Amino acid sequence: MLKIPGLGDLGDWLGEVPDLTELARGSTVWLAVTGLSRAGKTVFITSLVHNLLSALHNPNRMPLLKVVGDGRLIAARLEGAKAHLLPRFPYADNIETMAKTPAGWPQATADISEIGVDIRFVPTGLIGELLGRLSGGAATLKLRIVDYPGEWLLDLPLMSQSYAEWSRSMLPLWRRGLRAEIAQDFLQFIGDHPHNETSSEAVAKQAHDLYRALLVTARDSHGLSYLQPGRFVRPGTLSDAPYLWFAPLDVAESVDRFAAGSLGALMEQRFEVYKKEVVAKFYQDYFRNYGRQIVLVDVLGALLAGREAFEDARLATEAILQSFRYGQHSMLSKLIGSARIEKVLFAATKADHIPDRQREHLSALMRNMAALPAMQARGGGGNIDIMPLASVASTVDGTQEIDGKRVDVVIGRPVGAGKQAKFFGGEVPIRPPRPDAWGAPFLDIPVFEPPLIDPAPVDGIPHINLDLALDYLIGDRLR
Ligand SMILES: Nc1nc2c(ncn2[C@@H]2O[C@H](COP(=O)(O)OP(=O)(O)O)[C@@H](O)[C@H]2O)c(=O)[nH]1
Ligand SMILES: [Mg+2]
Repeated sequence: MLKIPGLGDLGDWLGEVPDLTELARGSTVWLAVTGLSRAGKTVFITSLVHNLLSALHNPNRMPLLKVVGDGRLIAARLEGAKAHLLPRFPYADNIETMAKTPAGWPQATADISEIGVDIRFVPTGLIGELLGRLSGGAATLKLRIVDYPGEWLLDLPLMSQSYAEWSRSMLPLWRRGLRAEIAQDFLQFIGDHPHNETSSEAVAKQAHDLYRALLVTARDSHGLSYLQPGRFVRPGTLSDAPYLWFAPLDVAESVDRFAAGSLGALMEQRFEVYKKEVVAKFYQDYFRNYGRQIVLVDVLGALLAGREAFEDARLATEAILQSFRYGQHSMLSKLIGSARIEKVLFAATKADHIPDRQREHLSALMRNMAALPAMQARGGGGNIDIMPLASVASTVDGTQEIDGKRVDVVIGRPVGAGKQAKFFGGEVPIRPPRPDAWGAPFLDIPVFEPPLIDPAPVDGIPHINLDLALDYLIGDRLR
């Protein structure tokens, strides 16, 4: 039994004696950052790392991260890249881009990457006191941050669908409204190639190329995001292997088996390989290790993009939520076994685009966009949270007189503009707007230039709620 003068028998005190050597040597926590492309993952990780590295010099940047606010942080430093399996997240390049004149935003990245920060700190309470005597007062937490595309999570629903079912769920979407215009060529092509025609490699590849092209157009030119399969728009390191060359085909409700040697049978085979080799592998090899996750959602961007893009973002967010919803028999449990996500935070990003008083509207809107309230209720509320966030606050709050009334505005410099200006974006609704409410655009917001940033990790970067978010996600491991 460990005896420490003045403290008596520790076993009696603690019930279960923690492994002090382990605590002193360091433990690891994985934090995964995800969200659809342009949601703000790269900017989030860059600012998070920079602010952690700067926190010792400028604790006022991260006061709500308790280990900083309490003055218990001893050091934070970048971990070497030596043994990492994943490509390294380009933190240094990103900071350089944001700190130069004129300041720019980091380049888009399309794949999974990783970066580590070692955080040395004084633990709180009894354990802290013990360590104080055993190891000079410090513990180390190895924070491993992973950036992965949220598009990949859109594929979880595929796991419980057959190829025929998937085709039947996709094609009606592509025959409506804006999507029907984008899908014209593809729809015509598959109209000429029924599933029961004799299988042809060339036809399958052509259908795939047309389908992939329409997904990319839908994303890049129309702001749509509910796009399956996710790897067709975010392939990551997947090479263009033949098993990827599939696309949905018209399959009547009455058909559940395809004739041997038919185009349908070929597509079905490839769909099944994709599920096994790509979707299931991602959950089993990666996702299951990420105990803490933050899902970034550009709710404002979705509002700006108009009615169909907003509805699409809602569908995508619903699909993403499935990856965080356990049930005894859910597909997720089958894939990740007993692994559990301990905490997940849904953050509405770019909250610096709107004045302070509207930021809570942003979380309310996000809550009402997806089935978040039901999920929170089921999970007891303790392991899911929602908040507005700006990783890099590029504006400051102000007011302006409009028609004799004072309104809240944000002040910032639009990219490429010579000087700062005031912006009154409009009201953020707290519920998804009704179809007839989309007449005029909801918001009018430019892309702002990042603020002045010191590339050395000394001053940090202004933000909104970055410290609160991090404390929610990993604060328990820094006590
Ligand atoms: N004003 C502001 N803009 C942001 C913020 N985070 C991201 N952005 C903008 O959103 C763009 C996409 O962000 P990025 O992190 O590259 O998204 P990713 O595709 O999810 O990695 C950036 O180039 C910025 O213009 C933020 O906190 N404030
Ligand atoms: Mg990125």
